Amino acid sequence: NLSHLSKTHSQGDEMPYCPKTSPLIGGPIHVSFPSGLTTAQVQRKNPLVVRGGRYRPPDCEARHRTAIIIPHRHREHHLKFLLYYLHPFLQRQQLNYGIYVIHQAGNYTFNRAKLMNVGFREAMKEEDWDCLFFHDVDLIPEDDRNTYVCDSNPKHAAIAMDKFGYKLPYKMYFGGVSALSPLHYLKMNGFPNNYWGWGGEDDDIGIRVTLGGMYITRPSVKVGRYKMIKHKLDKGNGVNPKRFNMLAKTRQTWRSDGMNTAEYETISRQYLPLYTNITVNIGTEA
Ligand code: UD2
Ligand code: MN
Repeated sequence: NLSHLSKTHSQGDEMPYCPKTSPLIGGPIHVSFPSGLTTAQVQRKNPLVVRGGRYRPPDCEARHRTAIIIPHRHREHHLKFLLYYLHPFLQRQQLNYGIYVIHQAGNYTFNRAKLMNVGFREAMKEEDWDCLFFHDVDLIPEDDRNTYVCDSNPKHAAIAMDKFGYKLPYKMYFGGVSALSPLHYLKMNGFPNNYWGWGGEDDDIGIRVTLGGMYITRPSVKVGRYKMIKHKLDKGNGVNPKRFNMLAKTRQTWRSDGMNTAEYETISRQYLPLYTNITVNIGTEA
């Protein structure tokens, strides 16, 4: 019985698994930001993407199911460019994927890490994703070989960014783009909920990887390259002055603050042509 080798397509014909390495993957990507780009153009360029920003390869069964989780508020301009590059990039990798934008409602201080917890729970409700990419809205991957699949340990994908001179800024750095399987995520009790404002939460997440008994993997600096769309610190995301004190206590707090305590109220779920938008009330600082 070879039934495990291929799965039945909806039309009833058998589809083989996609090759282990996609033949569509190239190397470096030239990233620029065309000024007149519209969302309608991005849609036209991605005719195989279906409602909610979902895709599966048309002629083979994907080996990987990846959800992209993007924390978001008032960065529509960046989101448009990210979608412009990310959809074709993921399609060239022959993934079964979905893009989730987690939009923080209201004007209260932003909380990137808590939005990721929301994204994890809401994405896993819909589909048995085997990998989640937690992705800043303003980071564009610059090499096709940076595959959006999970490793056996949590993976930090954004190792080399233009803003840091294409070098890892420090060894424990875990910001920008990271990839965890559902098992990894639960082992570290997800991300912290209490980092309001800019900074610290990425380091807390990095520490959780170790506390959860895992370690950080990375692609090579040649492949894990990203361009960050230039921006200033947002209104409503001031530097978090408590971040150093909080970071010193992660070892005491990670089990009691994380995925197991993430409370929020979903305001709306919209299945848009290029992504699923989840608008959420995550409350305010205690
Ligand atoms: C760095 C890290 C980022 C995070 C942050 C501290 C890099 C490339 N990234 O980003 O992962 O740890 O420091 O919190 O070094 N956002 C909105 N609206 C807002 C504010 C933030 O959508 O009003 C989202 C958006 O996805 C953005 C992300 O949060 O990319 C991180 O915020 P940032 O880009 O302002 O911070 P940055 O570039 O210093
Ligand atoms: Mn940024």
